[in-house]
Amino acid sequence: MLFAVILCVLLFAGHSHGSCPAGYLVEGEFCFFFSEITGTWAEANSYCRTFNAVLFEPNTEDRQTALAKALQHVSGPNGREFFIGGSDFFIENQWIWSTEQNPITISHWSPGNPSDSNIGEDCMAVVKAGQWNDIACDRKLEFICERGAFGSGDIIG
Ligand SMILES: [Ca+2]
Ligand SMILES: [Ca+2]
Repeated sequence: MLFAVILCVLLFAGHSHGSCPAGYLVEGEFCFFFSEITGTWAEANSYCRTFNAVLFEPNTEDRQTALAKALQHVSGPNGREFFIGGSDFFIENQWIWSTEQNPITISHWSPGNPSDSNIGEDCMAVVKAGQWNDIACDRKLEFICERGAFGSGDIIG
């Protein structure tokens, strides 16, 4: 854990600039926050919102590309997973982005996913390699929050 904290400090010191809040990683026009703690998907959602942010939603190809680039700055194996803002919690296999409840129209699922394995997997994670995986919502994972750039505090949905 301490290692992760130190790593994040180094990471953000190397890549952040004035247009994002302190502690965020800038990639293109987006501000990413990689959590130093783990939580369920719901806890991750709440944590982001506490800081006027949301779980990152790669709802366009540009945003997915920025996410994949941001993840290249993260250490660990390619399979290291982070919660992001998609789910099929309400209707199985109907994936939506959580802030606007819009259907998910692009696809960057890893091979074999969404798998809805075991007793069900209804929340979206992204692996360090940039592809999506559905995972049980009550698993505890690190997560990625997003906040609007340029100090506006606006949430980019
Ligand atoms: Ca599911
Ligand atoms: Ca899965």
